[in-house]
Amino acid sequence: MTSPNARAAAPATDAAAALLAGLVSRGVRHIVVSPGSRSQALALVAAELERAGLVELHVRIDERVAGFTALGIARETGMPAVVVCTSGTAVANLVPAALEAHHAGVPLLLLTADRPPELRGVGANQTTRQPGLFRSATRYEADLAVPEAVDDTGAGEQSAALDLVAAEALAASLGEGARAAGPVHLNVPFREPLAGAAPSWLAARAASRAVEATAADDADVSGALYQGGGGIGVADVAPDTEAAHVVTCGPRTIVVAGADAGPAAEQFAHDGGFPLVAEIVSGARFGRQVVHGYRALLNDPALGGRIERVVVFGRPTLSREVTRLLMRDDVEVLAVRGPGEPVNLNGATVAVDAVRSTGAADRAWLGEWMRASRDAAVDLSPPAPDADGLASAVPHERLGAINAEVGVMRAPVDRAALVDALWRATWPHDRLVFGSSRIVRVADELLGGKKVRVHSNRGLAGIDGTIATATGVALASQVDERPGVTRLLLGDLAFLHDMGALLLPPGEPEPRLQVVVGNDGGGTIFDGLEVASVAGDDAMTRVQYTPQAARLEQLALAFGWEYHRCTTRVALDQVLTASTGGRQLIEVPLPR
Ligand SMILES: Cc1ncc(C[n+]2csc(CCOP(=O)(O)OP(=O)(O)O)c2C)c(N)n1
Ligand SMILES: [Mg+2]
Repeated sequence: MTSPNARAAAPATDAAAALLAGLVSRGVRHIVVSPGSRSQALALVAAELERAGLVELHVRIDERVAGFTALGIARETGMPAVVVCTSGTAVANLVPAALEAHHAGVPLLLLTADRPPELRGVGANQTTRQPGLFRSATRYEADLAVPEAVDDTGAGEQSAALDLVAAEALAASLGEGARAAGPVHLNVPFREPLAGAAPSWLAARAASRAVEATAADDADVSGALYQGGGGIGVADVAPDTEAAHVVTCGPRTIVVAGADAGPAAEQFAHDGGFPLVAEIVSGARFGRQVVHGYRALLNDPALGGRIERVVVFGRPTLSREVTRLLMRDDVEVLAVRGPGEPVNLNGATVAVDAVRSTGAADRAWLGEWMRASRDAAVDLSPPAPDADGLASAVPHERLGAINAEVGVMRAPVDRAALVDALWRATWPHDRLVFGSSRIVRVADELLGGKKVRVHSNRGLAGIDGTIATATGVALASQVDERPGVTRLLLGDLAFLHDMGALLLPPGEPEPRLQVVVGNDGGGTIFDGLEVASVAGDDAMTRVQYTPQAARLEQLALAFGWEYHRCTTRVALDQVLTASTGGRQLIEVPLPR
């Protein structure tokens, strides 16, 4: 076989080519590579596929960052990204993203290079037991055979077998044969030579079914039948008349939309005339039936206390009030299956694939909620300037108005203003990502309805991988020159936890990303939990709040991010809406 760069063919590379071409030809568009020797065949084939314009390649030094970047890409697109890494501890760094993907129902394809089986457990360098490392989280896993054949034509048995593996792996990651999408682990052992020339058939093979795969992505989003999980990927509503559970209007019902519920929850609430309690991370907080200040209303015996039935979409995690409601055994709970772990907090929740409402809506019930909701809504916007006062010819009136205006401009940003500024700056073509911290709960408590795409890792609500996830969301949302900015709002500890994700090698695709850090010097979420009343002040600070005094500006500069420190609402609004299109770190100091 001749090759353009005169390198000899190698079984490792031909196998890597068959596997990756099999995935790309079926619609995989993103590959995230971390460097290593054992994985070089996969990495080099990925680079070749990028050169041919068939994939977007992302390189990340840290495998944990790579894993979460892939998770973000998959959250945004609904298609898995491939992660390639070398053997040893590299593989273990993928565990956090794999667990989050498992619990949230996000597809992920982990390709981990390994030594051949005879070198495992005999003291060989960088070799551990990789097969099974993700077992509790995977939809499918395989320890592949060591490639032994060179395949000049691409028609060999080895290539055919790997194409089949690719098909099975992709289908499994998308949830075929399982309840939901999730991680797939292919452990890929390689023998030396670890790489050779890319086979001549690679690009053509990878491009072969691409058109067919794209057509399948265009899911039908019409119809009056709803399934959960529209928050991940593109498909909002999956019409399937057979699977629908019919909900007869009558019993006093509310709809609860948790993480990744998606627009289907709103549509169902709208059609059935049900009040909609939609978490800020649900992607369903919009429309006329959104209940403002839902925590207090759920606690109100006259409203929450009279609920007879709850229809749940997605996975609610942000409030105790909803958790308590879902634990009640005097309330009928229907959980619409979504990508994430099914909810069954009262032990008697009925899981359904889809729901449809029938009968006349209970307008009186809805009216009660909507009136209470209107009273509970908070207006967070800064007061409008006093135009008359400013234009007044009477000096003391004018001065008063000017002073008031200066006061507004100088007012420090608090958490409420911060979440309001973010929510207002975000439009449908933008993306909003929330980290796990106190701030997402403030946002959940205070913000009104708006139809924007929201992401957050609520599968396990970790404070790890947040920046990487948002980077993946940004990169995937801006393909094909699509407009929009991704904004991530997170706490300082979550930010520092994922600092490694700030590192982007030169020449990498640049995310349009604003990372907004609410910096209160440590983990203040604990100040509002029971632990604060149990712990002494010193211990509370030392082991729960865990103070930090890192200089965020210097981190930003070290990693090539534009840096802004915003202490006033005016300054914050300005920075948020004047995105320069690259990577910006926006620090907002907050009191503990
Ligand atoms: C990987 C991981 N480690 C620890 C935790 C526990 N935890 C939850 S919130 C939190 C502190 C978050 O602090 P910060 O990001 O500053 O947000 P804040 O609450 O201060 O707004 C910690 C340590 C977690 N969720 N995930
Ligand atoms: Mg904090």
